Amino acid sequence: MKKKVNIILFGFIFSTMLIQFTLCRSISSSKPYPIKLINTNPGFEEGLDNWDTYIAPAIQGSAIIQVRNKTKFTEGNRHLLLKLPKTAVNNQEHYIHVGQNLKLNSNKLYRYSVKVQWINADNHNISNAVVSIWAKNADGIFNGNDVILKDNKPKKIGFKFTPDSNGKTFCYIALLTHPKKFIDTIILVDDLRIEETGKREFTTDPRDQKSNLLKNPSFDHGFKNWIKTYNNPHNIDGLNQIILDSENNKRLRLFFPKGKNSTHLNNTWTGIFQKIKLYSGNSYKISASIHRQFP
Ligand SMILES: [Ca+2]
Ligand SMILES: [Ca+2]
Repeated sequence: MKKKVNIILFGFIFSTMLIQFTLCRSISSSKPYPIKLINTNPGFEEGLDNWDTYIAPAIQGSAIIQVRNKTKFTEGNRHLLLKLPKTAVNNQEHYIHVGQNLKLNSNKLYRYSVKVQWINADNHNISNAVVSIWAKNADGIFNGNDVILKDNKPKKIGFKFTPDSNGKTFCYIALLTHPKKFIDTIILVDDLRIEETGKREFTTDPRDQKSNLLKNPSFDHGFKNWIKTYNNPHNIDGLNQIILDSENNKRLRLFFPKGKNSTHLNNTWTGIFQKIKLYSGNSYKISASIHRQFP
């Protein structure tokens, strides 16, 4: 009888201690950071006020950036409709975007979030739409993603980031063409928010500052440690990567043949890469000796 009481008492004390410990942790560490909305007119309730829009000249007549009234998709009363027409065949030239230039701080953590819906999913024989969401610093450093929408359900997409430098960051949404088949892409957009959510997360890279993080950087061991990559949607002949071995120096040779026309060379590439662990917030330098040869 005595033993039984002892066991019950032990269990009671243990539980009590555990609860107190959890409470202490939560009080000391979870003071919530005051989340701050940075951009204005995030839900397009004021039309395109404060938003910068761009439609490439070549698709001026057929691309659409337009604020529309309430549907089931809408947060509030209005949303945005973006249409990239099938005449857009080159992502570097034929694009549209909507964004805001924001003054951000490189010691803070931000969240980019937006609600999107691909609405012509059933009209075409393609499997997805590609939505580009990015935060671009004045020095050309990007944070963000190309997000692939596979169905017509509304979705929240986004990412967390810290800008590379203080000052202007262009936060925008854009649509991309498909490499194989050129079709209209129409999406709805609402509630595009850039929010400050905390202080920058920063770990100093512990490795020696001058060490080369690439393995086999001079190709002395051929392709060892390198992964080959290529994209050849138009089946262009002769695209390749080889190791040349002459004058006691192994070198990589990438060959990119001429195509029938410039559209065929869009989205075509050959190359090699290595996966390397990098620490966010640290600076890295990449350099290579490159010699372009013409046949
Ligand atoms: Ca809205
Ligand atoms: Ca070499």
